Amino acid sequence: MASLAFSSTSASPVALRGRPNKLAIGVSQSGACHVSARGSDRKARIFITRAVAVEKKVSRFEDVAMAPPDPILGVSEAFRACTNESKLNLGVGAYRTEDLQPYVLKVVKKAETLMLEKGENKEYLPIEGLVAFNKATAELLLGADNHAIQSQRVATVQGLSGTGSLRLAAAFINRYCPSAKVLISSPTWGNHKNIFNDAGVPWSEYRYYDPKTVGLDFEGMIADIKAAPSGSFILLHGCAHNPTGIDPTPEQWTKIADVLEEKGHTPFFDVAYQGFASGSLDEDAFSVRLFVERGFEVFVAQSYSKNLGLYSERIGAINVVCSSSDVANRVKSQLKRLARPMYSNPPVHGARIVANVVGDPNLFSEWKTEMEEMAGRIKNVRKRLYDNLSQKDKSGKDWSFILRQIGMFSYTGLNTSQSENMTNKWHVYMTKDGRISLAGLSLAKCDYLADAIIDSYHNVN
Ligand code: KET
Repeated sequence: MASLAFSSTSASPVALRGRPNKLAIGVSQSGACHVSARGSDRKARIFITRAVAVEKKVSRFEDVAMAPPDPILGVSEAFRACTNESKLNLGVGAYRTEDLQPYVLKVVKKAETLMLEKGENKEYLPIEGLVAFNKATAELLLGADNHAIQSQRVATVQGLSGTGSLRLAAAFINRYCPSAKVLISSPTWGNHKNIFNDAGVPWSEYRYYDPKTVGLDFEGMIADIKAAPSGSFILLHGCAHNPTGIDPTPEQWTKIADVLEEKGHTPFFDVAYQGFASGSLDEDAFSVRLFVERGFEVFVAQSYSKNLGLYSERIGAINVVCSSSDVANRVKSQLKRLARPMYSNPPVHGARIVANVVGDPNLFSEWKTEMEEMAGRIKNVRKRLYDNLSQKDKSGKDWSFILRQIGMFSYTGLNTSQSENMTNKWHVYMTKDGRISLAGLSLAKCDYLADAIIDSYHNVN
């Protein structure tokens, strides 16, 4: 409830004679409080000098604490507020051109022109999303001739990009496998833990990154997956592991599949970078296709934020590869049932773009070329940064891990205070886990970045 209280410093209290039926209260620019009252038979105009009107509001949300800034998206907010000319945003994984400008793919513009020409309507989509998109996205992931698709064993539902698709799958796990646990890699994309926490799905971590080798702790990973309760969901990054940029080799993927099979675990893939790791859509789908071929039931969340640059269109999908078409039908019906009260049905624009690009052989091949260009630019930047670091750093430190990492990011190994030094002293905005987005770096800025990294690494504990 809101109430208005007056305190006056003037000696004489103001008495209103008569009963005004209207009372207007205002505060002038000078701070004087001005009360005017109008009665039906008389007018009173009262000025209370040097009076202060204090609005006392007692909110029912008084106990709501300020949320901390998001560890990734909060970095972009801080970057926007920085006025230093040298500033660099290497926080969020978003592709920039060599001029460090956001990039709309040419193929996306062409698809949008086609859509405009067709004059499509804005009717609601079905709960499951755009049918042409769902077909295209499953085929892109698994290959159009995949047996699981042919035998209609894949339940595909359009999601609100990668995040929304993961969240929908998490809600499904919570409802239909309530005692199951999800195992996530240590480290992983920062939002995974939030997603499972909010969906009420218990999770724990498996070892993944080995700081000593700056590589994969494969033994640790296998041991932890083996030790998990049978029937757990194992969250795996399909390619270009975020944040480490370290992926298992094909032989290691086979070994991981062996252990999952032995333990009756279900693989749950997060595929946010298909095409962005190697530049090839098929190569980057290797891990998912391997598990499907081996007969697993598999969850796969897909995103088109990065590979088609559709970040704000929120377009992605959740695919559940099931052991029969009958199960797939039922799983899909339940995913729709979960989606309906959450967001009813998904947005159409991004879905049409993907369906048009993947469904048109010319646009599809143009997309592949553009993706190779984007992946290629990141590889060039990676190489230049490595060269600059190796030339400038006279300590003999081996920086070659940067070249071995894959995808948009480099996991520099800088700790929290070193990462903070990068931002506070050098205006290089990055996440505090030492991850830098090479997609936000230009060749021209590598030299500056190398100086910042060397200073932070050697001069800050
Ligand atoms: N999975 C992974 C591994 C991932 O890196 C992201 C986004 C997503 C899913 C979700 O993307 P979406 O836009 O919902 O399709 N990662 C970048 C952006 C973010 O944090 O939201 C990032 O790590 O910078």
